[in-house]
Amino acid sequence: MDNISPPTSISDIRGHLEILASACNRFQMVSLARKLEAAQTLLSENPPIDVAVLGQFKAGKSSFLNNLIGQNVLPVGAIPVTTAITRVQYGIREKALIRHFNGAITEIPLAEIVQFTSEAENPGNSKNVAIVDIELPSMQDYQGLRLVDTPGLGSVYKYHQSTSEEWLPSVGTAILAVSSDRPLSEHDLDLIRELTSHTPNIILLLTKADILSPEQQNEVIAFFQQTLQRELHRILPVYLYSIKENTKEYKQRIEEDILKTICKNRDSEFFRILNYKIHSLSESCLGYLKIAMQSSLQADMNRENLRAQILNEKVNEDLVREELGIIAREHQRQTRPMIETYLEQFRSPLTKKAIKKLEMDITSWRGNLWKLSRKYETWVSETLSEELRLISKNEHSHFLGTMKKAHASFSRALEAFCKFLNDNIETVLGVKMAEVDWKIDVMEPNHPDISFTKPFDIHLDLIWFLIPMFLFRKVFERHFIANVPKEATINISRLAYQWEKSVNNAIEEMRLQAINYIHEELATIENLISGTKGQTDEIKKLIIQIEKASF
Ligand SMILES: Nc1nc2c(ncn2[C@@H]2O[C@H](COP(=O)(O)OP(=O)(O)O)[C@@H](O)[C@H]2O)c(=O)[nH]1
Ligand SMILES: [Mg+2]
Repeated sequence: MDNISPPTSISDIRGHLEILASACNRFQMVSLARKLEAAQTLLSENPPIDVAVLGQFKAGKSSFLNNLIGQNVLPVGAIPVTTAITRVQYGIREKALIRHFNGAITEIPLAEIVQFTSEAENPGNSKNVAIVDIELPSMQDYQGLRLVDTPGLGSVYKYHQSTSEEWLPSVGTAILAVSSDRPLSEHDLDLIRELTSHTPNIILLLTKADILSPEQQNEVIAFFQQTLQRELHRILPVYLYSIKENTKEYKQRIEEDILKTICKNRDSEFFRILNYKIHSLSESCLGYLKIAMQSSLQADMNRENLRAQILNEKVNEDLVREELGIIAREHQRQTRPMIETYLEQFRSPLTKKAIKKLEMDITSWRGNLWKLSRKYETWVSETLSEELRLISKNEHSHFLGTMKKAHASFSRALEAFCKFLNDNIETVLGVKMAEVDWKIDVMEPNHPDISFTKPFDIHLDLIWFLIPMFLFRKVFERHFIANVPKEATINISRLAYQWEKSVNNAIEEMRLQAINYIHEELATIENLISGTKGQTDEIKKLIIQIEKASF
């Protein structure tokens, strides 16, 4: 993480932060909220770089800062004395601002800050001080940075810790103070680990160097580096400090190496640090997104599995469709022969009745052959239509056999389908499906319109004027009468055809109902099983976006 590419443009950083913010928001990454907010605030406010002194209480942090500033503005003591984060920066006049947790800010004389920053005068931080800001003209050389004194981490006072940790994501350069008499604790190592996600600049400060001989100092430094290498696989720059001995030298080194370097390159340094924070945030965010993606993929895979188990070959829509098609065709094919067989019994009585009627009616017909022919045509049409209409009306229930059989077959097919589907759902999900109303409506077919016109085509039409009717009338009468059985057969066949059409339409109607039912049922189950799909794609997209912005 140390080798961060040079700062990109501000708009790139802003865009990157927006992507991160939407990812954190979308997946509720609460643990990254502070980091994200700190980066956003740094970007929007562009404040001085915070050079923070951290470390356990009594490590000598406040003493070091007072010494550096050349003024005893921060309380020092043998008991934990700093309760609030105190930032010291350049200002044209000396002043102190108390920032409370509720947002209120009060300006106080510098001499009074002890009332707010020391444990003795502000026990348990009862004054709810979040941050104390001090401005000093003597900080003129350090414009562009703020020296930050922090309440000791690992302090006996729990709130100390939380105040510092809340603030930690804002850190610019971190100076970790470790006292010569308590070299590098587990707390210090934890703090370094934590700081690693906030800043590329971590410096170790061995305070109270005066209590060690030069050899001991070297031993302690060597011990530091070994421990860091072993525990964190890195080494850190180490500086010595003492407010009692060699102070001038120590101070000078720190001023030259750390403080002045920051001030000289304030802007590029600021963006380098901000960039580092955003990279670190990206990595944490990517880590979470990858977990989210794994679980989403897992869920998708299980869903695929569930889908395959529930919607197996027994409830395959295409196969059921085919089966319903076969049922429909089988029955439709039988409709016509069935109706014709039934109507057969009416053929002979109908013929006899018609002939008898014709023999009576024909005697009253007058005119030439052409007129007789037309008359016969009309007679056949009217008489047979009337008779067949009667048969159709009285006997129609006998024409519906195939429709009833088809209905039973469709019902059985649907029943089997529902049973398979429900069994699958119960086996896989352990859920019993509610009984669904899958009944197919039987639509009684329309009665066909029976009016048969032009039943008879007499070929003698063209020579009618040549034939002397007084000689041949009887011949033609016999001819007409002889023709009646054929007419009766043709008309009965037409009736069968009409009914076949109606019945088969009804069967087709039922087939469509069944297909529709199955389609809707399967679509519903399918939606239920794969309802939450799509999250994986969304996560993948976010990961690509973040990676593209980061590297
Ligand atoms: N011998 C010695 N004692 C120091 C030095 N710096 C600080 N102390 C003492 O260490 C104690 C804690 O100092 P303080 O600055 O309040 O530590 P803080 O809690 O980390 O801010 C005080 O009693 C200081 O006098 C130093 O350089 N040498
Ligand atoms: Mg202190």
